Amino acid sequence: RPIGVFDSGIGGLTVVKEIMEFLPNENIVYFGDTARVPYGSKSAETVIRFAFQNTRFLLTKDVKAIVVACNTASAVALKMLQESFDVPIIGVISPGANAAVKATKNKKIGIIGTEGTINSRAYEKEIKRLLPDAEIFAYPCPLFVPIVEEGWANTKVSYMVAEEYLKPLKASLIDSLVMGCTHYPLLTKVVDDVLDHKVKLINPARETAIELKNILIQNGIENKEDALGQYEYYVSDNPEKFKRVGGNFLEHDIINIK
Ligand code: DGN
Repeated sequence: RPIGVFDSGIGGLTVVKEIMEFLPNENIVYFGDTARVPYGSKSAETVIRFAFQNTRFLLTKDVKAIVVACNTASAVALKMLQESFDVPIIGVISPGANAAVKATKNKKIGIIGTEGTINSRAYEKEIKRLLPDAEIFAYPCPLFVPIVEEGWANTKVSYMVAEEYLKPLKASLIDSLVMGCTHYPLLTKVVDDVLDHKVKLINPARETAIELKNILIQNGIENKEDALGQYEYYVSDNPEKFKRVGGNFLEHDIINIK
């Protein structure tokens, strides 16, 4: 049985990429809600409704576990999903928060994400639960998503925008930063350069893939066969754009889009 992964659109492919690396023999069914993206600027109620629909869709594909790859959806909907369905469901927030807590020495932790993610304070709450005296510096960076989707991740534009957004973080003396949005791993070099290579950057996508591996093993549902994983992609709109832009996220061509 496959693993189900959903996201508001294309960005969740950064999570798929890490799952492919850490769990190369697992099959994946991906759903990208490209008709209704972005989630980052929508209300919590709306994102919760979409998250339930996406989960029900993946369950029709007989998935054995679900990864909510979208930071915004994880932030507002994960608990309700976990309470409502029987399969293991994991999100990206708790693995990302965990890694930040492990990485920090001075307990000053930065978080960047969409407005939805930052306003929900989900990362902040999880970090403070693990490390109550952590000092949190959280900022939304909404323009990062369209910049990455435009294919401008490593251009002057992204450096200019990052300089503006990260100004307060530079002054804060954080030693670790959660890249709390699916698209931000593509901006790793830009953010690292702008922060003068002084801050440890946490990629929740990577941490989530590691957590998924643990969950599959704990539940005894990992694929023990030695075959290469099969991948299937479903989108709610514009498969051509998904194929074109998604290739940058996955770093190889996407086939089998439905
Ligand atoms: N996938 C969203 C996230 O990780 O928060 C970013 C895209 C969006 O919906 N704005």
